[in-house]
Amino acid sequence: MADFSDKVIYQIYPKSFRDLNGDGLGDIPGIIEKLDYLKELGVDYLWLTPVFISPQRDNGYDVADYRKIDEKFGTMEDLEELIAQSGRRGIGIMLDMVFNHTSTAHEWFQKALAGDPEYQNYYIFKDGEPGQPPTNWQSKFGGSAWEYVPTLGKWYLHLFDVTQADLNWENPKVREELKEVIRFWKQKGIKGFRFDVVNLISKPEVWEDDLEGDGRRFYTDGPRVHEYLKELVRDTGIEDFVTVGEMSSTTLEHCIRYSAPREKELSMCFSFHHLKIDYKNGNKWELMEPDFAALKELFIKWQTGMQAGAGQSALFWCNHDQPRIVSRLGDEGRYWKESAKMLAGMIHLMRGTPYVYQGEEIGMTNPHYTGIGQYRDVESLNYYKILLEQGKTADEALEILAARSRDNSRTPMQWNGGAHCGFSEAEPWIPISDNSAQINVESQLGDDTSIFSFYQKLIALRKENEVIAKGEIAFLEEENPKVLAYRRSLGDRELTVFCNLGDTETEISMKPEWEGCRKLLGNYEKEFSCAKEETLTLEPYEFLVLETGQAHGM
Ligand code: TEU
Repeated sequence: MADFSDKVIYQIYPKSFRDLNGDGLGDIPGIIEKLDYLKELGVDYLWLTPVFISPQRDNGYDVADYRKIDEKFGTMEDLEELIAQSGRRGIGIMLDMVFNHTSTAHEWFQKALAGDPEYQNYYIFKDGEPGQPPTNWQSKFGGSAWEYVPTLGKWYLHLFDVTQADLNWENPKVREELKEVIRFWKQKGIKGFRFDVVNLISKPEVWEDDLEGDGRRFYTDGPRVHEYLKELVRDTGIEDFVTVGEMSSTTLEHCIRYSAPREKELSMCFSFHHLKIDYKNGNKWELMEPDFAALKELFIKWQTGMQAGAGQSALFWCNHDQPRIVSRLGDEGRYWKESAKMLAGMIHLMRGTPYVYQGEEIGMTNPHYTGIGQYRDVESLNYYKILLEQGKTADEALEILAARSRDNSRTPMQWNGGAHCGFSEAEPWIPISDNSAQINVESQLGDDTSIFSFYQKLIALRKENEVIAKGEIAFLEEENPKVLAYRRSLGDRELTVFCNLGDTETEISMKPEWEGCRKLLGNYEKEFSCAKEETLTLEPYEFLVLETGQAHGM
C-alpha cells in the first residue's frame, strides 16, 4: 500500500466549477481550461464528483451507467483529454465510485422492476404488504428508507433518495460487476478512487426495527464491510492507488482498519464527527453555536488514535455536502482572511492527507440564500417541508437551510467579479453567491497576502518539510479551550503549530525550549521573535507555525 501523506487532493464539483459550452452547467472542458490554475496552486490529484450518466436527482450520486459520461458534462473523449492533460502536469484524476446504490434508472434496477429475479437479487427487495415497510429505518434524506413496488408486491431499500436503490453486496455477482467498473476506469488511466458511503455497503443478516434510532447502527460499518473492501482492492489491483472511503457515522476503530496499510483496504478515510460540533443534540437541522471544546477533543482523539493504530486520515473541512467552513467556524466579516487562513493551516499541518474543496482556497463563503426557490438539493427541499411540518415558520426553516444546506458549497466557483462570476456565459443552474465581486480568483492571484497564496504556501511547505507528511503529532495546551496547538516531530525537526479559534486575543505560556525558535508561517504579517517573553500573544484567529526543534539553530 502506497503512502499519500505528502500529497494534496483538490475536490472538483464539476457542475459548479467552470462552464465552457454555455449551458449554465459546468463541464469537463471547463476543468481542462483551469488545469494551469490548479497546477499553480500545487495540488497532486483532482477528485471529480460523479460525471456518469445520471438522472441527476442527487447531482450524479444516482448513477445510471458507471461507464459512460453524462453528456451534460461532456464526452468520454473530454475525460480522456483531461486525464492526458492533467497527467502532463503531474496531476492524477480520481473518480467517485458510488457503489452503495445505483439510480433506479440503472439497467439493473429496470430489469429487477420488470420482474427478473436475477436482477432483483442485485438489490435489497423484501416481500411485504403496502403500508408495512420491512423495518422502521429512515432515509438519510428524510422519510422511510423503504419503497413499495405494487407490481412486484415487494419493498426495496434506499438509504438515500427513493431513486437511489441500495445494492446487495451479499450477492457475489454484484461485487464482480463493481470490480469490472474499477478495471474499466483503471485502464483509462484513472489514478485513484473516492468511494461514496462505502462503510454502509454491508447490511445486517437480520432485518429488525431500530427502537433507538434511524437504523444506522445496523448497517454502519456492517458485518462484512472489511472483507468486501479487501476483496475489491485485491481483485482490481488498486493497492497502490490513492483510495479514500467516505465513512458515515463511523468509529475510530473501524477507520484504523479501513486505512492501516497492513489491512490492505484503503489509503485513507473521511470521517465527519468534527463537522457535527454545531448540531444541537446531534441533529443537523437544529442550529447551535460551534462547540470548540468538542472540536478540540475530537481532533485530539482522532489524530492520536489514528497515529497509534497507523491509520490514515483524509484532512478536510469542506466538501460538496458541507456548508463553507469560513462561514461556519470562522468569520465572514472583519476576520474573513485571517480565519480562512487559520482554518486551512490548522488541518494542513495535522497528520494525514489534506483536501481542498473548490473555492475554499479563495475563502468562498455560504451564498446567503433567502428564498426556497434558490435551493436545488433534494435533501434541502425535503427537509424544508419536514421543518414546516414540524411547526417551524418559513423564515425559521430558511434560516436553518441558509446555515445547513448542502447547496451552500455547490454555488458556482467565483473566478472573477463579472457576470455570473466568470463561471459561465449563461445563467448558472444554481444562483451565485452574493459576494463574488469581492471574493474571486482574479482578485487574489498575484497577491502575496491572499488566501489563495496562503494555500499555495501550505502546500509548498508540505513538499519541502518531510516532518509535515511523516512526523509524529502530539497536542499541547490541552486545557486551553480557545487554542488548538500541536507539535509535529521527525528526527531533529520539530514544528509547533498554534491556532487561536476565537475572535479575541489570547495568551499562552512560552516554553523555555522555544527560545530562539523561528517562525515558519503565519496568517498575520508581523515579525516574530522568541526572545525572553513569558507569554506568547495570539491575535484573533491567529495561526502560527514555529520551527522549535534542534534544527532551528539553537
Ligand atoms: O454523502 C453521504 C452522506 O452521508 C451525506 O450526504 C449526508 O447524508 C448528508 O450530508 C446528511 O446531512 C454521500 C455524497 O457525498 C452525497 O453527495 C450523496 O448525496 C450521498 O452520499 C448519496 O450518494
